[in-house]
Amino acid sequence: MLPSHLVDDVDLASFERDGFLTVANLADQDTLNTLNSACRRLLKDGSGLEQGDQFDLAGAGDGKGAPKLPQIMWPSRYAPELSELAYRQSAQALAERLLGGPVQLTNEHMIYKPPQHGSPTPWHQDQAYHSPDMLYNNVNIWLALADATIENGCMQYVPGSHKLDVLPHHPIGNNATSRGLEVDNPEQYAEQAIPCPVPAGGVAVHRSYVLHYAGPNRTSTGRPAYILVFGREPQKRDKPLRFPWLSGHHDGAKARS
Ligand SMILES: O=C(O)CCC(=O)C(=O)O
Repeated sequence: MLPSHLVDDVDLASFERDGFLTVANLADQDTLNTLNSACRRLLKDGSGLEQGDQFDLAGAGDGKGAPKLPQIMWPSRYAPELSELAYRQSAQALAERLLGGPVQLTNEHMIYKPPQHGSPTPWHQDQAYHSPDMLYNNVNIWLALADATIENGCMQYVPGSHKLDVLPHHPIGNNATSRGLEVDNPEQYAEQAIPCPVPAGGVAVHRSYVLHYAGPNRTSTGRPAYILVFGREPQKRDKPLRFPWLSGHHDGAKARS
């Protein structure tokens, strides 16, 4: 059950208007300890590298050099203790409150911005990774495993951008081997950005059509995050879109299924 004081009607209205929201204290210290130690272990052990579940989201996909934006898809495959966390129910309850009905978990991942050289996560919409045939009603619950600040790369959003449809994207750096996507002409969005710092244990939540970005990590400590995505049943579009950036894009859909 989600304590009702965490998201009141004013929050719901601002989520509808802006497409994002921050909520403090969704995870307690024990949960953060479990998630942080799993994140450190999976990165150190290279868990999921062989299976393609761990990769450098910002890198060229050639596996050379220290990763600048390591991502682990479905980390609970490699750290089963994550599936037992009561936090999952809190995050699901929050998603149900925000989307107004039952939701399914559709994705789980961890993203780590290493100290000093953690890359920016370029401007994008999560729906650019998904099927152009469907309309989605998804919400990302991005949990700060350490204080997330402007300096270490907290989430930033363009308010109201969830009302746009999916904009043209390209692989990061226009490199077809990159697993990450960037919206075309991103400069125009930076000036509208609202940075959303959150203390450890708090979440930044966004609708998956919202344009978002996270800056580089210029600090001396890492910026770990744990992301759960929940959705209601997607609907078939009357008129499918075309996502040319997914054809030939290295496993694009898998990068953020
Ligand atoms: O953690 C990050 O740097 C980016 C996360 C993100 O893009 C997302 O959760 O959709």
